[in-house]
Amino acid sequence: MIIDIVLREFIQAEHIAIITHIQPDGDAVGSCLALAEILKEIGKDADLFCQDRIPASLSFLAGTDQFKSETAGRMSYDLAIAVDCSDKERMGACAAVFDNAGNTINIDHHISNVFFANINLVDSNAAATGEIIYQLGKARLGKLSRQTAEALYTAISTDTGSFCFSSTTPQSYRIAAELMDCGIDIEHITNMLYKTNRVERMRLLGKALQSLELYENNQIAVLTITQDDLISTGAMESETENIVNYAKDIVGVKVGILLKETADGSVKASFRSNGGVDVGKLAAQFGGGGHRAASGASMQMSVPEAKSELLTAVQTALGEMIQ
Ligand SMILES: [Mn+2]
Repeated sequence: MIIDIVLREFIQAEHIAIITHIQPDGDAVGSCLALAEILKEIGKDADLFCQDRIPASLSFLAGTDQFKSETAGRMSYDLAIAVDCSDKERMGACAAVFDNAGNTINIDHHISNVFFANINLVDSNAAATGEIIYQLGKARLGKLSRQTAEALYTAISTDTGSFCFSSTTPQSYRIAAELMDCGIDIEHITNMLYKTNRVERMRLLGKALQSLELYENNQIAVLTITQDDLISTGAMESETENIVNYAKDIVGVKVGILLKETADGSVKASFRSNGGVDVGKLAAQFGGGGHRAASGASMQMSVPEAKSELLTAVQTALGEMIQ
């Protein structure tokens, strides 16, 4: 069993580095913290690495202050573990720590994973890397500590969109149930993760919703956020995240678009599809990227120009749809 092989490597290693991806999310951070706790219970201290800062929304988890950037910490480990990374590049500057290690393990759930380590524990059926870390902890320790369970619940809840995405499996729920058995406070975690909007963000959301425009018999919804909106509300750039979903979630809408004016007057566009239109292709037409259902592109033009070009492209895509 690959799990036994991985556990054996944990036990044999002396100095362990755990590394996750740039722009870390709940799965990245929660999985790393849980893995570090599991290793501690085995009697191993591990150093945590992430190139970028841990989002404030995750700071309620114990240990988030322990993450180092690549320049800090012991640079030579006998074991480096990449967590939630589909390839080495995802680690950014921290890939150097991985490259310098004597032995390497890759723990991930992305179907695109390229098996870049000596040992690759990759399960694309897992909805989150946290589910795989859970299996490791359970196999070795039986029951997990409350702190570990809290980190893993965060990992799984965030990567499944609160158990709503199609990636959610019966196993995701089973693991969540077992994590509840470890004494975690679901209401507290949910409040910390999802109910911490700053008033500035709510005012920005209000402005964005005011800007709503509908086209093509209400099949295309466009929201716009200008630089003025950001400045007058005091909201941060990062607080525009997820606003595009308000456009997508309108009944009858097939494509939701958010146009964000950047400081230099150009546009960052986000696209969401309810199926039918492949917004990954739409983004690619404008030099961007993403998936069928979610994508984005940077457009070197004004908001009105971007809107008119995008409307033409989406109208064409809607016309090509099998009705
Ligand atoms: Mn993940």
